[in-house]
Amino acid sequence: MVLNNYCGRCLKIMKMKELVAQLFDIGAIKFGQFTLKSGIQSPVYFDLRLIVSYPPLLAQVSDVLWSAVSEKVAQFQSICGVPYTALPIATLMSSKHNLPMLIRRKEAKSYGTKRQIEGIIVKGSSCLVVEDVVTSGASVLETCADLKRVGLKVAHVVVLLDREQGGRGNVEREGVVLHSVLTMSQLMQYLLETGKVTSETVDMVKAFIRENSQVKIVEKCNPTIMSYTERSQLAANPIAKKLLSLMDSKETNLAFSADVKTSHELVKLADAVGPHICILKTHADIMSDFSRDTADQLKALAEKHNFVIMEDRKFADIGNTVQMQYTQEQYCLTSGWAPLVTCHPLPGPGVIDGLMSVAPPGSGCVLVAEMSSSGTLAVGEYTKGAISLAESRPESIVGVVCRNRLSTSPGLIHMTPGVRDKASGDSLGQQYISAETAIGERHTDIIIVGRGIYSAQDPVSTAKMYREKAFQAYNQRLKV
Ligand code: 5BU
Repeated sequence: MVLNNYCGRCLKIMKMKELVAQLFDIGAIKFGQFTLKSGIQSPVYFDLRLIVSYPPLLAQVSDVLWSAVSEKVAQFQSICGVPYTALPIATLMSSKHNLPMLIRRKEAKSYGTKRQIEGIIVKGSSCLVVEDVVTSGASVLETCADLKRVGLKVAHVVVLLDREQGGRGNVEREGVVLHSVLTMSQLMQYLLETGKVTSETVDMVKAFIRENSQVKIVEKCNPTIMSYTERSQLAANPIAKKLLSLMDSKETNLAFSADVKTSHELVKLADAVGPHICILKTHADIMSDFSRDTADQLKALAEKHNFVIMEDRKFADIGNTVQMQYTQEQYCLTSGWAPLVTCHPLPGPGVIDGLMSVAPPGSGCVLVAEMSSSGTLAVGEYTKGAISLAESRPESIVGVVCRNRLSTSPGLIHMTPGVRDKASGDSLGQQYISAETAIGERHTDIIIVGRGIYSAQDPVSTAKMYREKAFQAYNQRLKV
């Protein structure tokens, strides 16, 4: 029995040595000078992306990973590979052992359903995370956080190689057990024993590990799990700072789009709904009687109820023309009643320069990066261009109108129109999503609700309902 166990172990080591030698032979283990994701310089690098070109090797790697957690597998209802290298490995494990797979998107998708996790999510079920190499554990923890955010449990991660640089501790401190097939020391020993490297190389790698045994996780700024208050400190524009901090202090991420046709209605609604909103969005040009008096009354209400006014004018011309439009008397924008105005990125930076050259100090623009209407052309490269423009002008561009989180800049406020409960759209192409979808799933910051509130029987209690749903979705997001 003892002999059998011993032989079994010997066999396992021999197989592992063979696997390591094969990985070396295909160039998946390299020696030289490499900069790792954590920023440190390493004399050794593992590039397992190559194994997709060697199907038998890919299958072997998947098998050894599965064996490393074979005693635990009954606990898992799904498996997820850390993108991208571990994706094919997890696919093979999933397929061979009939364990449903989930795919985590690394980038936010700017079209379609915009799910961060693809596949069937059974809330409360356990997911096994698979990774090729762990250094600081940052990538593993990012995947775990995204899985947890959608309601899955993650208690185990299996990796092929633990580089012995602090990843185990970092991962286990977050309550996740790390199972590794190989450590860096074992791997170097196997390479030495199979004649792939010299003892000098082994010593050099050992010295490197000794000096870099605690690689810190480089904190990536993730605005979706930061509070509005934290983000307000990182915003470059005073209105963005004010808006983000009032959202937390007032506990609202609801913008009310008061698309009514008379000043009387607008002022009445703004006063009634004011205690529940962070932004009052107006369309001065749909009103029959907008005047200086309307502007003054709105300004007073913004102070009284502590909200910011955004005139949804959607400027879309060259700088010189938008300058003239902004300063035209009728809508009194130069008086500063609406510190935020919307504009299309279509003309390029000139539209921002034009507006900012005439807007009162402390104003800002909100760029339309995506639209809620069906068939919108604000997609793909156009949306990407809008985000680059917004990110390059943080002092002027406070936010974007969008349907998805598009940027990781903490100061850039993502505002989502086309939000309404119990409606899918209107007869003219408007498309609605719920407050929970916008804030909880698509990770935007503010919902913009128009008809959902002003057409309701009781606009105030309806606004309260939207406010609670959207703010709860935000709080939920922070709990990860
Ligand atoms: P609704 O009544 O909630 O459908 O009104 C939405 C408001 O948001 C309305 O004022 C639109 O002009 C505005 N809007 C939008 O619905 N979709 C967009 O893509 C943009 C603005 Br940009």
